[in-house]
Amino acid sequence: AFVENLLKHPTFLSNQYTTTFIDETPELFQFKRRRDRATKILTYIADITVNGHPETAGRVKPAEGLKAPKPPIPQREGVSGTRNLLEEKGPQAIADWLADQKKLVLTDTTMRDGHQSLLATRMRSIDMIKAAPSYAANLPELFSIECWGGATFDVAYRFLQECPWQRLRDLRAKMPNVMTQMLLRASNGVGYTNYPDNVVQEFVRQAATTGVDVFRVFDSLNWVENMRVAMDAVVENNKICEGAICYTGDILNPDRAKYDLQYYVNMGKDLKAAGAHILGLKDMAGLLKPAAARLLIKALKEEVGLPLHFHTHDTSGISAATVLAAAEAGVDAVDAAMDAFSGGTSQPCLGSIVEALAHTERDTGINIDAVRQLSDYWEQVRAQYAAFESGIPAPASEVYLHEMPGGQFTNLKAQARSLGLEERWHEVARTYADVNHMFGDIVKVTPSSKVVGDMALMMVSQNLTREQVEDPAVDVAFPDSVIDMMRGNLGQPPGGFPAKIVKKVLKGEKADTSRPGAHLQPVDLEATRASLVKELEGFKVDSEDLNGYLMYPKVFLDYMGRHRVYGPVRTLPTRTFFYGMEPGEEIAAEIDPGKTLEVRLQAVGETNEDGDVKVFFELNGQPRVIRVPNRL
Ligand code: BTN
Ligand code: 3PY
Ligand code: ZN
Repeated sequence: AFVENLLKHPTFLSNQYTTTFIDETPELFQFKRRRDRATKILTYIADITVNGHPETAGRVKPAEGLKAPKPPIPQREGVSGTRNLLEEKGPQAIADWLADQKKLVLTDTTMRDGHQSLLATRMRSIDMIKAAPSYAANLPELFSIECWGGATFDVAYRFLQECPWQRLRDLRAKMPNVMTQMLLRASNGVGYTNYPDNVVQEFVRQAATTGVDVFRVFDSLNWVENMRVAMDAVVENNKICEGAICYTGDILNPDRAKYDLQYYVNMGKDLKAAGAHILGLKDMAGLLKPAAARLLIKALKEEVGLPLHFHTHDTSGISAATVLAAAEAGVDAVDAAMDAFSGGTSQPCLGSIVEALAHTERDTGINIDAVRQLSDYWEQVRAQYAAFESGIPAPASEVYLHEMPGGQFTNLKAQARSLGLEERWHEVARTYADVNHMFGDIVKVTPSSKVVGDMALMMVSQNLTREQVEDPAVDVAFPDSVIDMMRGNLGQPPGGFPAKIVKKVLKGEKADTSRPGAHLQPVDLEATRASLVKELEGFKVDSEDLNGYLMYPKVFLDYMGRHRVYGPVRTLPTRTFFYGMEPGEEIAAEIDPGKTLEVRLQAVGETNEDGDVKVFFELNGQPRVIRVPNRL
C-alpha cells in the first residue's frame, strides 16, 4: 500500500518530486508496511528504467555494449605496507620512515581528487571497492591511497544515494596494509562552514575509527589558528597529521609579494609547531611552476624540518615538470592519479612519473605493470561515467590568471552554463581574478573558492565591474556567502580582509575577527542523536549516521528518506544505477556479504490509463512485477 500511495501521490506524479518529498508527506507512512530490500531495489530499477535518472537525463551516454569493469587479479596477498608500520609503531615512525626514503614515495588520488576533479565527484563506492584488493596486493609500496573527504562526503549522500562511512569501512577492510588518506577542511570539516569545535573533534574521532590513517588538514584562508582543533584531534587519535600549506600566487612574481617564499616557510614552521607529523604542500589550482618548486621545496625541506608531501593539479598541462623539479629538490612524497584519471584538472599521471624516475636516484620502486593493469580497470570505470565528463579538451594557461582550484573549475563552468553565461566564460575567469584582488588576494580553496565563485558569477550576470562594486555610491546585493565570509565566519586571511570591502558588504555591521569556533556553542551530541532517532521514527542512529547529520542535516535526512524507499542501491552496478536495465539483461547485487540478488528484467509494459507502467522481473528465478508511474 505504501508504494502504491507513494507512486500515485499527486506531488510524485506531477514531477514535483524533490528530495524532501518523503519528509513532507507523512501521510504516506500511515500505510507503512516494511517492504523487503529486494522490493525496494526492484522499485528503484523499475523507476530508473521507465523514467531515467534525473542526473544523467540529456547527458552523453556511455558507449553501447561496455562490459562490467574487471579489476586486475591480486598477485601477492598478505604483503605488508605503510599501514602495518603505522599500526605497529605509530605516526612518528611513519614520518621518520618517509624522511629516510631515497625513492620518491607516491600517493594515489584516483578515488578522491581524481574523480572529484574529472567526474564531478560522481564515482560510486562499488567501483572503488572492486579495485581495493588489487591495490593491497599489487601496489603495497604506495604511501597512501586518498579515497575519502573533500567533496566525496556530501556527494555520496546527495547524488549517489550511498553512505560515505560504509565506503570507507569497506575500502579499509579490503586494503588493510596500505594507509588510507582523507582531505579535511580543518574547522570546516567536510562542509562549507565552520563547525563547533566538538563537532570537528567528533568527526575526526569517527573518521579515525572507521578507517582514515592520514589526515591532510588545510584551512581555506591558510589560517593556522583555525587548524589547531582538527590537527590536535588527529594527533589525539594516533593518526597521521599532515598539516597543509595551500599554495597560491607565484613566489617568483614580485607583484604577488604577499605570498612569497618567507610566507610559506613561516607557515610551514607554524604547522610544525602545531603538531604536524608531515608537511603538506597543497597546490589546489596547479599554480606552482617548476622553477618556483625548486626554490620552495628546498627552502621548506631545509628550514621546516618535516617530511614534505606535494599535491598539485595538471590544469596548466605542466604539472609533471613541477613534480620532477620537486623530486630533484628533495620532496619526500607526491600525489598522482592513475593514468586513466590523470591530467587536466586532476593530478599528474602516476605511471608516467614512475617511468620518468625509473633508474634515477629517485626511482619510485613502484611496479609499472601493476600500475598499467589498474589503470586499465580505471579506464573501463571512467567510461561508465561519460555523463559527468566536463569535456575540457586541452590544457589552459588561463589557470594562472583565475587561480581556480581543480575541483572548482569544471563545477563553476557548469554553473555558468546553467546561468546562460557559457559564452562569457573567459569573462567569468577574469572576474574571478578581480574578485580575488578585491578581497585582498586570498587563498582560494573550498570553501573560500566558492565565495569568490559566487561573487564572480553574480558580477558577470549583473554586468558589474570591480570599480562599481567598490564604489560606495553603487548599491550591490552581495551573495550570502560573501556576507558570511566578511563577517569573519570562515576566519581571517593573512592581513585581514580589506576594510573598504568589509564596510561595503557589511553596511557598517562589525566583523568578528576571532576564531569562529571560539564563539560557536558546542553541540549536545546525545541530545542531537535522541532527536534524530525521533525524527527517523525509531531508526537506530549510530555514530556514523550522527556525524553525517552533524555535517549536513538536510542532506542526511533526504538521503535517509530515499533510503527507506529504494534500499541499498549502492550495490547495483553503475550502469544499472544511472540507466536502469534492458529487457533480457541480468545483473547481480550483493546486498549483504554472501546474499546476492540475481535480477533479470523480462519486459516493460505499456503505460496504463492511470499513467503507471508494469515492469516484469525475475528475482532469483521467481517472477516479480513492480508498478511505477511513467513521469516522462
Ligand atoms: C537524486 O538525484 O536526488 C538521488 C537519486 C535518486 C532519485 C530517484 S531516482 C527515481 C526517482 N525519480 C526521480 O526523479 N527521483 C527519484
Ligand atoms: C576540497 O576541499 O574538496 C578540495 O579538493 C580542495 O582542494
Ligand atoms: Zn586537489
